[in-house]
Amino acid sequence: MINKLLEAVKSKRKVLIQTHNNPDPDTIAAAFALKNLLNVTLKKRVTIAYMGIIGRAENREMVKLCKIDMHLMSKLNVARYDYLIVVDTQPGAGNVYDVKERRPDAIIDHHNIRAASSCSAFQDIRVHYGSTSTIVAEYYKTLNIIPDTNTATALYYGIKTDTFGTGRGNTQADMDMISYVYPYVSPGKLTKIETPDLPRYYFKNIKKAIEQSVIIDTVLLCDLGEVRNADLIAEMSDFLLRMRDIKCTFVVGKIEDTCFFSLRYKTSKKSVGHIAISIVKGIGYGGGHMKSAGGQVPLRKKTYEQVVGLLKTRLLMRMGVKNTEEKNI
Ligand SMILES: [Mn+2]
Repeated sequence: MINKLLEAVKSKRKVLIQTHNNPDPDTIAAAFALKNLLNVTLKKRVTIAYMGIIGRAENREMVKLCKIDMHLMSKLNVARYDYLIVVDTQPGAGNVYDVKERRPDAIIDHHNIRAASSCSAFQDIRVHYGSTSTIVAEYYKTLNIIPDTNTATALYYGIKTDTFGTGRGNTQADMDMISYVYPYVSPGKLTKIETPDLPRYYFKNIKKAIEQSVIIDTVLLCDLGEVRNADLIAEMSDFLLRMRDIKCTFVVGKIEDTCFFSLRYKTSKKSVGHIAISIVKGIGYGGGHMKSAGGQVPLRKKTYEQVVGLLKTRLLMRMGVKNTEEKNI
């Protein structure tokens, strides 16, 4: 696959790699490693672009310490790039900014294949892989290229957070590639990335999350209301999931005119990715993996409160919860 991509990029002047909105470590690492690979093999100058906010302190630390240069898509003149690669998402997925009248030339991803992706000339979509970073790490291995420290550290963290963390399970390929990059990782940088200083608003948000949580059966629901960035919603979902006797967390929040939600499940029994898709049917976008999912609903006809109510009802129905009595934590 990588040779086909290199062949396609060879004659191009300017390459743009686009991550998904509010980028997570997997999409950031995949974009960064691919950028460096195109630089090493073809001497290409590549730009990485994103939309939204890099919210999580861990992700900001990773961008800083691994020296990852990322630009806001809205500040770039996309027409000046003659090759567009999208990583860790696909057009129409709802979490990626679609450039008007511009289909990506290449898509590298590990989510379920979307119909619109067939319009792109190059597609490397491996739905059984735990992370997109695994795919890019394989490109290095295939070409016999040793990743530099920053690339290896980013790839390691990208693979880890999407697999061994709260993401989907991990396959043999994920384990092989995390082992492949491990000898070149900077342990010092990795420790700093995994335990960064956290801003005060993070702790304020924890306080709010605890106050707003209610338990129905084994599901914990939490409405954060207005939040600073989408990552905080996912962070609170992970945090609350550690509560004993809770099987599932559902955290919602509002950013500008959109209701975001995060859904987590302790085991892979329910495949929450599918649940996320079904609860937003007709009103928004959803997706994810076995234990972790999320989505968003644009607030057009319905108010935030109405959307939250609807999502909650649909979720409890999908989860088969009959006794809807609410308890405080
Ligand atoms: Mn991913």
